[in-house]
Amino acid sequence: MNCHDLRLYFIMGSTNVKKRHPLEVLEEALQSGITMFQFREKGPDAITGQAYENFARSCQNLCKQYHIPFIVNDDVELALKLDADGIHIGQEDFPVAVIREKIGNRLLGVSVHTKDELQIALQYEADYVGIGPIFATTSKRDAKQPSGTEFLQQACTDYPELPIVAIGGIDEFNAQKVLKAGANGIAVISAICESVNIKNTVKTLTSCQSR
Ligand code: TZP
Ligand code: MG
Repeated sequence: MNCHDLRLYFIMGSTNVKKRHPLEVLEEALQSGITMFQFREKGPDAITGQAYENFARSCQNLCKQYHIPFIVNDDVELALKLDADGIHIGQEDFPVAVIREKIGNRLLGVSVHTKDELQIALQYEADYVGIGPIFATTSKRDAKQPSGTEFLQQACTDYPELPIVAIGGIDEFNAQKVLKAGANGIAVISAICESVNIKNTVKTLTSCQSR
């Protein structure tokens, strides 16, 4: 994959957006310069069935218009049905081997928290890994304790060729810190979903300097 696509990775589901229509938020984020998008429809109030599929397709169509990779969280069947650009899985969605076989050469992103998890992800040719939560987050109900930047920095040093995206509690004020630790990019939900000015937020987040 092109590691520059990880620069500002926007993740969204309908439940992450309170005051506006999620498709409007996605389009504004795309216009403003996000570099990758993950469809993550989760939680007790998540939409299901045909409405879920239709919403995913609408997000995918917007991403296509702006030539931005469209990644599906967890749901391999949906990713295949929509011919998504890739899938992102967590440790609870394993085994990676099975998922890799199902998705062929589509992009595979894996969330990792330890050296062992990182090595398994690499064994099955993860195209990128997500590391976090770096800081406290309220967007993921079962999020682990914030890890800070130590493991991130170690992973970036040990695997300089591996595309790595940092996630969890990242905003306009701390983005620089995770990029300095070596990440290729940052993944955010609330920084964009709850922004009062998406254009400015995206501009600030993409203008932070990496290592
Ligand atoms: N995985 C680890 S933290 C997290 C996910 C999906 C949530 C990130 O959301 P936010 O609002 O950017 O902290
Ligand atoms: Mg998952």
